[in-house]
Amino acid sequence: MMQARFILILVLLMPGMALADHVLVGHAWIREAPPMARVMGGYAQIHNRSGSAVWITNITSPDFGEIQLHRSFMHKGMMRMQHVPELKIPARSSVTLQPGGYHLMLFSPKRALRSGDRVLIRFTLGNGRHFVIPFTVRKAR
Ligand SMILES: [Cu+2]
Repeated sequence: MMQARFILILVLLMPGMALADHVLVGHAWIREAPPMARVMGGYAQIHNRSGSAVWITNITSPDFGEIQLHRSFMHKGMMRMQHVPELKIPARSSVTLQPGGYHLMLFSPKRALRSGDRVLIRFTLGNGRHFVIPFTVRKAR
């Protein structure tokens, strides 16, 4: 009886607890920029393997003054970009941050970043959970 109650409590706790663990980030990289650049672009694939949507609501790094999520789009033949305050990752889907689409705008680098360097970027979700992903600096292909 004690054991059955213990298992029931675990099952009730699991959906919320598992949420952050079900967000996976792969192919995380930052485009190498000239040494004096005040802004850099970051890219990754973000997978949500859970059964409910998640929102990325805040992004920070000790190596940058500020990080914003942006979306690039064509407007009257010109490439423009727009700040996206929150990024939704639908249930069991992924969103790709890539040149020409969604991307991270990394403002005010606090150190010189060259190809091969690693940067830790912290993502906060709408439920208050957060996780830290290592990004590798490299040249654009
Ligand atoms: Cu941008």
